[in-house]
Amino acid sequence: MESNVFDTARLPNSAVKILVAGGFGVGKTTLVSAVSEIAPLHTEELISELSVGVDDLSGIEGKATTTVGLDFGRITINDSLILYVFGTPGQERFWFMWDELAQGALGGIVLADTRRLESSFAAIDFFETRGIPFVVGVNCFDYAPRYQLSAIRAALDLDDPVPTLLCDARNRESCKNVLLALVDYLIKRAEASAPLLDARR
Ligand SMILES: Nc1nc2c(ncn2[C@@H]2O[C@H](COP(=O)(O)OP(=O)(O)OP(=O)(O)O)[C@@H](O)[C@H]2O)c(=O)[nH]1
Ligand SMILES: [Mg+2]
Repeated sequence: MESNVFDTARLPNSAVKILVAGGFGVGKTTLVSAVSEIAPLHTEELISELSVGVDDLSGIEGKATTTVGLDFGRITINDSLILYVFGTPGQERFWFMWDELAQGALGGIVLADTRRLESSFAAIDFFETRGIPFVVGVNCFDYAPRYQLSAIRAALDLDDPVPTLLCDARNRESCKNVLLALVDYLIKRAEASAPLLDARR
């Protein structure tokens, strides 16, 4: 990781809100739990019969609960940067909450599962439409097929600069790397737009 990741003086906030979105069961709640240094807040409920025929449980047959509100966790990156990490619900009938959860978010993570890549299209579209910069974390489930990142990027039709990383949502360091990639991306975008801001003064 480049050293400027830790040069956060150029970020406008010392406490930054990050939103984790993605399809049903891609591992959002798992990621927030893994990275959080405080006891994470979850709003899990048992998966109900409303899911039958609607939500694709293939590959995550052991999943018994689903997020019905939000996940919340916190991670301190350094003395001047704390990330507040919010996870969204993945089931389509709760997507109306995403707008509320996105209020004030400086950046996003789209979590994806290679077995159901299409389930993360809505999250990509959500961030693109709102102009919220995001990175993509490909959660490598144990028995999921492995692909080249370039193939995954093409399948997700990602714009060139959008960083994409493989990760394991259960592993703190792996999830932290995804967050650091996002911080780095936010800083680079801020630097790139600084000349424009100067010109407007
Ligand atoms: N093997 C493996 N299992 C995982 C991984 N990430 C999550 N899981 C499991 O997959 C299931 C889905 O994880 P969740 O974190 O609940 O997924 P989610 O995206 O929050 O789901 P919704 O909120 O319902 O959309 C859970 O049973 C996790 O234990 C992973 O990287 N590897
Ligand atoms: Mg969840």
